[in-house]
Amino acid sequence: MKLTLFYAAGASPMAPHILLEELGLPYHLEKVNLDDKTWTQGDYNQVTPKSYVPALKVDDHPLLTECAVILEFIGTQSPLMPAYATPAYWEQRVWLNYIATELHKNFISPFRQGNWLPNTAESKQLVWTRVQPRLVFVEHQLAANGPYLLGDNFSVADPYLFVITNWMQRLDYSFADFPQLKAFDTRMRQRPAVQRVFRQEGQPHSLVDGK
Ligand SMILES: N[C@@H](CCC(=O)N[C@@H](CS)C(=O)NCC(=O)O)C(=O)O
Repeated sequence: MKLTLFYAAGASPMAPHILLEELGLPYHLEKVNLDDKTWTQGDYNQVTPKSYVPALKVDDHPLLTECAVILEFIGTQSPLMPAYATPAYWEQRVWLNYIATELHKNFISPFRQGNWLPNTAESKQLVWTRVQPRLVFVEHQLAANGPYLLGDNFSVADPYLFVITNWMQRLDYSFADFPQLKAFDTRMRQRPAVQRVFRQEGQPHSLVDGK
């Protein structure tokens, strides 16, 4: 099966990118410039009118979009995925949806143009007001049931949470009230697959695109 992941460095596609590396699946990367919506073959809007990343091309399937769905799809190519409709499957599904809707989207400031993360004090504060209570929930869950989201073992949802803790680091949000999240972030950074992804992606797109 041929997998092509459309990504921008340091953005949410880092989650499926990490998962592909973790699972050792063969894949091909295509970088998208989110400022002018281009890639090596031209207009990215021709790939997906949604105009965002990640997107995953799988042989002759319809293009897969939505980070949580892409993660679940990649998971199904491995033994990491809990069997369908088991309690662990639903637990993972809840995490994927929570991270997508409560964390990922709330991290994207309505003030921001160009890199979709906050870059002014006002914008940063607004994002924090929305994200912080949702992170408190994650913090409590990790304390009760960690060190990973589903317990002892790395799961399909963990790389998605790592995208969020990585953004916290990059934007200098404090981990002072989030020791579990800090430990999670550190643990993830120690994984060889995560280190390979950082090396492959390089500087976050928000720091280099459009310059
Ligand atoms: N609903 C999508 C949102 C994806 C998303 O917001 N991607 C950002 C990068 S983290 C992006 O490509 N933004 C560019 C844009 O919206 O034009 C998902 O869950 O995957």
